[in-house]
Amino acid sequence: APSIPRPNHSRASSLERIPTYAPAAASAIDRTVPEPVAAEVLEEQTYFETNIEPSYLPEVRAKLRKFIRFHTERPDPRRIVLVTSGGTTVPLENNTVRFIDNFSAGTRGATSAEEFVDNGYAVVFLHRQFSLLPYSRHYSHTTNCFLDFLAVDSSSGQVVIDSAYQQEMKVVYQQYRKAMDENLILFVPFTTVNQYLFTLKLVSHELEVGAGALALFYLAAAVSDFFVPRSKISEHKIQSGSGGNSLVLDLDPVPKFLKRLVENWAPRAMIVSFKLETDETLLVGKARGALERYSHQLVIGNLLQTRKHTVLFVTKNDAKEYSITEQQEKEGVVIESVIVPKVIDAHSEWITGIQQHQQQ
Ligand code: PAZ
Repeated sequence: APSIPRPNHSRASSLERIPTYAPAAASAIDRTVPEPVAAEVLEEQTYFETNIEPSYLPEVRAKLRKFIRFHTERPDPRRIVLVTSGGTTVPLENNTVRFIDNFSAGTRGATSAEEFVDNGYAVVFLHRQFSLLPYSRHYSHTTNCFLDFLAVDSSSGQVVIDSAYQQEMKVVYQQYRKAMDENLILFVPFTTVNQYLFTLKLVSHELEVGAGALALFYLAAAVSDFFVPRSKISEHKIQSGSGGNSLVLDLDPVPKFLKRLVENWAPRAMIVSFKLETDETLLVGKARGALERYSHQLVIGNLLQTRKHTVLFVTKNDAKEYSITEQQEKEGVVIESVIVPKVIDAHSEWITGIQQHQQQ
């Protein structure tokens, strides 16, 4: 096969080559890790003590600090948003053959990241590796395979962009180039729920220290509520027939980190979480419940079935629905172009509030 030259100007701030999808190098199970006290009282502190942090975190920390400094130590400091995106996996084995996953493709996160960049934010994009990415999402995965946008030019015989897509692709390419050349997105991957949680904690601390109220958290990832703790996970592939013919899984609840994030990890940042339900009758109550439980600023509720065109903003005093019409959707309007400006307005108010508080 011919060797294919690779572009040398791709994503400047990418940590994409970190293989989060592969088991840790030292993948032997560690039975010295203490058993958690009891699943119900498994606090966030216990979680971090009894599960092992990803080995690549120092590299993420270094890139993150550089990125935050780059955007805050300017005459006109930029706001920074952490966008989390995609689903987390729950490995069933340490040398992982099988894992539990969820539906999220990362559309919400990738599309929102583009909107934030358009509105002057720098973005830390904490995403499930190989899920949709800002800009490339228009030409990736099976629904938008990039090959379908190509054609062979009859006069030169060269492969070119099909004329039908030239204009649209030029716009996307220019946005992508600007975002990369101006170092506006830091790509930080995860695969497992453990990697997600350790990285979220790290990013929260770094943003609190480096950006304070200029930081916004936009937590759109679909994070598993259950996991197999380090002390219980099987080292090798679970064999069929071991323990009878069925496989019985005993999962622990993932501790609720949002309260800790709001109160301790990043108390000056504005925090927006998403709440997904499938039963319409539960959505408002669950979103309001999350807001009361974690005392953050905004919950954006959405239903699996209608999430691409309708969302519900739930704040302390209000619940407001926003949607785009079927016609708008057909014309390529995305609901994130409605969500993100409203979130940014709320962030502006939040920053003003924090500044006034500091002056008192
Ligand atoms: O990734 P996607 O665009 O397919 O889905 C987005 C979403 C539904 C995962 C997101 O909008 C969301 O609700 N995230 C939070 C899920 C939850 O933990 O409730």
